[in-house]
Amino acid sequence: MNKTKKYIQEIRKQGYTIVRNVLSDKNINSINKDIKRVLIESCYNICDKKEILSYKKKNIDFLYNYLKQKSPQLKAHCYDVLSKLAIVNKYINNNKLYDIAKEYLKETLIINSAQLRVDDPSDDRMLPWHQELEQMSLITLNVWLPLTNITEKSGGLSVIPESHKKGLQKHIIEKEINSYFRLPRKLLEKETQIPLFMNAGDAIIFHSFLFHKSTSNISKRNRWTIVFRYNQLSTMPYLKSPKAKMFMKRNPKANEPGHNFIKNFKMNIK
Ligand SMILES: O=C(O)CCC(=O)C(=O)O
Ligand SMILES: [Fe+2]
Repeated sequence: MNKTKKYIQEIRKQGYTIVRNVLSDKNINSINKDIKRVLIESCYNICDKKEILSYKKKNIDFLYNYLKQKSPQLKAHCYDVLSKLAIVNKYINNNKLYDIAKEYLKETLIINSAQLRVDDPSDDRMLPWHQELEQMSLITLNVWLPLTNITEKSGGLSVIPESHKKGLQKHIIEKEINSYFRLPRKLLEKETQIPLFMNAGDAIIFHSFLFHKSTSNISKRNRWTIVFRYNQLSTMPYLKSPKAKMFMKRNPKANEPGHNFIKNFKMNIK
C-alpha cells in the first residue's frame, strides 16, 4: 500500500493521522529567523535603543514575551502579521500534505489563510473540546503543524479518536467560563481522550468533525504552531448562493443561503 493510502485510511478510521517530517530543522530555522525579524521590528519601537543590540541575540520566545508584557497591542499586531509571513505560506505548499488532502477530499482544494499560533505558558488561548467549524466549507482537512516539540509539558492537541463519525454537533458557549464555543460535556463522557505527541515539523491532519481541544503548556517555552485548512469545494456555501457569507457559522442550518447540502450529513443540530 502506498503511503498516501495509509494516511487516508487512518483519517477515515480514526479522524486524523500524523505525517512525520513535513518540515526539516532547516525549514524551521528559516521560519524562526523571519519570526524573529518581525518581532525585532516591533521591539525597536518600545525598547531603549541601547538595549536593541542585546535583543538581537535573544530567541523568539524572549522577544514575544517581552512585547506581550510591554505592549499587548503591539504584540497583537505582530500576531496578525506573523500569520502572513511569506515563508509560512511557502512551506504549507507541501506536496505530501496536498496529495493526502486531494485524495481524501477528491476535489479541487481551497486553502484559507494560514495561522501562526503562539501558546505561551499563561494558556490564554486554550480552546475547549470542539469541531473545526466556522470555515469556508463544512468539510475540511485541518493541518496542525508544530514548530516546537510536542510533549506532555508543551501541551498541544488532545483528540477523541473516531469522534468524526458522530457527525456535525451543536456547540454551546458557557459565558461564565469563557467566550469559546464548546461541545456539551455529555458528549465527551466515557470517550477515550488522547493527547498527541510529536516532533517539531511533524503534522497532524484531521477531519473537521473530529472532537479536539488544546492542552495546557506547562513548559517554560512557548508553543509555536502553523494551522491551516483544506476546504472542500462541494460543501462551501459561498459558491452556492449570492447571499452566503464566506465563512460558515459555528452552528450552521440547512435553511441558510447555500446550506441545503447539510441535509445529507448526519448531524446533531436542532
Ligand atoms: O493549537 C491549539 O491549541 C488548538 C488549535 C485548534 O484546535 C484550532 O486552532 O482550532
Ligand atoms: Fe480546532
